[in-house]
Amino acid sequence: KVLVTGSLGQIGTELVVKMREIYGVDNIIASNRSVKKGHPLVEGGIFEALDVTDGKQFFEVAKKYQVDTIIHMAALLSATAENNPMMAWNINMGGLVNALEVAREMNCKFFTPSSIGAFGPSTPKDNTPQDTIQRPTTMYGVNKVSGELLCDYYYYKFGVDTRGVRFPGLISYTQEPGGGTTDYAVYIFYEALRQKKYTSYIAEGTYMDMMYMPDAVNSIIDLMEADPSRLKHRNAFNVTAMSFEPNELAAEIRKHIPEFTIDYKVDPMRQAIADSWPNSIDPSAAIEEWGFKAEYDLSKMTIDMLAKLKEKGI
Ligand code: VAH
Repeated sequence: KVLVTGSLGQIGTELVVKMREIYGVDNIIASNRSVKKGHPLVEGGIFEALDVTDGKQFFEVAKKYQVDTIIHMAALLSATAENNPMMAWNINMGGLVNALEVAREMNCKFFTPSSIGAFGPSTPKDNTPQDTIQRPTTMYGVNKVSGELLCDYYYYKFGVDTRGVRFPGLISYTQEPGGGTTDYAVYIFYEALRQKKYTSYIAEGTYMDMMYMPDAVNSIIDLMEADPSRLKHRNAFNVTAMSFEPNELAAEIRKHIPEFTIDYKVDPMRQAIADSWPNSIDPSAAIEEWGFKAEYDLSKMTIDMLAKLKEKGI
């Protein structure tokens, strides 16, 4: 039985659907701080209200279903965290400590994501290695590096089977992201269909790693099913599918919407966050240790995103 936190978030929404398909609806306990009555995910299976900063409630939900795996997705993303650093510390770290303590007490397998945000300005920017300096300059990055170290600690100290990936920017059409820096790469598709133009808050020439959500969801499942004896790393594996800058994404969209145009109104705070992150990271450890692979490149993702958003009536 798997407990997923943050189930109504950008990743959680698609992860719960996929895991219910694979492992059976009754084996997945979806949870979220807020429960949206009538939401397909809430109506489609087991769903619990859970504020991950409430350790007692966290333990009660895990105990109620005797879960053996915790997929901890509840967190604030980089831009929100930078605007509310102490709230971000409380949710991102307070929630993680509670999740790890429940996993320790109930001997659960454990996943939580890190991010390319766990790297900083002094990290090598191109083809960033799996093992390298991590001195992030954002609260989100501090949360992610601390989270990686804490998850490794629970593995070495308490034997909790913790595993994680450093996600790049994730692009999806089901649940819009909230409060990220890479989210321009999601909004651009909505605006391309609605207005045939997009004003990017990230400057042209700003390269960041990205991945399509189906690949991200599969990477979580593949890592959690991997043979633990092959894992030399735990928290957290570099994973990426592509790296692009806004103009390159615009050019790919223009192959399908020829009149699409992009212009720029840079947001200094989110630009500063993006500038502190790598241009591209090296996923070779994930490939070697658990067979990570991404099916979608920029061209394939663009085709699918536009088709799926049109189906949604965007
Ligand atoms: C963000 N989408 O922008 C998230 C993610 C690597 C980016 O962490 O904050």
